[in-house]
Amino acid sequence: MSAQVLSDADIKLNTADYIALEDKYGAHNYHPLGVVIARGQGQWVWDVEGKKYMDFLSAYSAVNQGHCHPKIIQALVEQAQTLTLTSRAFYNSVLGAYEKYVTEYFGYDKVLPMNTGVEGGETALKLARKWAYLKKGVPENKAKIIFAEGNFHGRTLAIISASTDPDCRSGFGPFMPGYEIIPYNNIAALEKALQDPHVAAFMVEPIQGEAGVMVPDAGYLTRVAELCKAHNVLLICDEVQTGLARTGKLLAADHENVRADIVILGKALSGGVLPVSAVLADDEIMLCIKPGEHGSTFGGNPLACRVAMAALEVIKEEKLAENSERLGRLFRAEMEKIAARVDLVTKVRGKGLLNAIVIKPTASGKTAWDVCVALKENGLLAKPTHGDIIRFAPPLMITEEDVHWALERIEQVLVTIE
Ligand code: IF1
Repeated sequence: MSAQVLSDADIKLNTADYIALEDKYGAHNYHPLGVVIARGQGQWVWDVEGKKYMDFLSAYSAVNQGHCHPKIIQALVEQAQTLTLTSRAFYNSVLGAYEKYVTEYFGYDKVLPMNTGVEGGETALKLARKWAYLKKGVPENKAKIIFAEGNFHGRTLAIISASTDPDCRSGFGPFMPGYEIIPYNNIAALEKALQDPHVAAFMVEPIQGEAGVMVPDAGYLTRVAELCKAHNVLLICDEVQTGLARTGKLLAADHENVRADIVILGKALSGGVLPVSAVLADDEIMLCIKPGEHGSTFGGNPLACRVAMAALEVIKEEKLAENSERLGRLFRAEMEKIAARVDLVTKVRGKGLLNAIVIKPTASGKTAWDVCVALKENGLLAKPTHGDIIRFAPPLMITEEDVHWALERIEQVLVTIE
């Protein structure tokens, strides 16, 4: 008799089985929390045993609109049944409409469509270098890019060459030349670095996500923009994580009415449905790249364009920036009260619904990881970063009731963990 192929449903795999599969057959480039998610809807996800959790990570701000948003999924399904990919060797019937929509949505002349956030970062750096040589008159191969300590812009070699995090960078050398790293939130350091006439750009996150939701002083980004302009240096804002209503404004730079020369978008640009990123700039910069000098197989594909237009419509229609602003203030105010009641929390910080707490180890040495494990047991999913920081970033469509539901569980864990 031929071997009967049993489906997962027949075998009834449990959490441990799924984890074992990934451990045996997958690269060990992550250390996930011990939960196996099988379904997502809005702010909720369910694991393979049917347990329900509120998602307070949002796939690192990729599902700002909520998991499997019906409008975005409908756009995906309809386009998937029509045309998914032509490559840019030919025109397609969706890309132009998307380019018009997204450039008008953010107020830039042009967009260069890519796929992942890091590809957006790489694209921005190539644009900045090209502009430096063609427009600023920097000698060929002498362009410099300034980055901030604590940055996270992705995982490619050119991007980790700017990283100051040993986990991101050690063992991957040699690194990209022409970079200078300065302290974040330090205007004097930027002013000093900008004395070099070969500087093409300063690439920075308006709020540093991975570093632990580091919010710079009020006015920092304004001063950065002024200095970049004064020194004919491009300001590149990496809004892959902070953009798309996450911090309570459409872009985090909007809090200071700063208009970066180049903006990088990703993650929630697709509502977490598939990889979509975009680089926005005006003609003077964007047209420095000529046909054949940059691109990607999937960049600007019809499926991604349809999904992205739906994802952007949802952000406006559902007023996600306003919701993020209002509920973010509520979350931080209530979290501060909890911090005053429990000894463990040393700092609460964030903007909109991108927030974090810094905790000290418990008497028995429990860390942020252990708190996240306990939160998971309590039905709330969050992830620690850099050992003592827990980022709280729920989908932006959550309700006030959801915020209180989450805070109750966060306090319960902080009070009971030994
Ligand atoms: C991982 C971190 C967050 C980003 C910013 C570009 C990218 C990211 C500001 C690259 C991506 C992701 C990557 C993912 C985990 C997550 C992350 F912990 F790594 F740092 F969100 F904070 N700019 N961030 O945050 O976008 O190429 O991934 O689409 O690599 O573990 P990507």
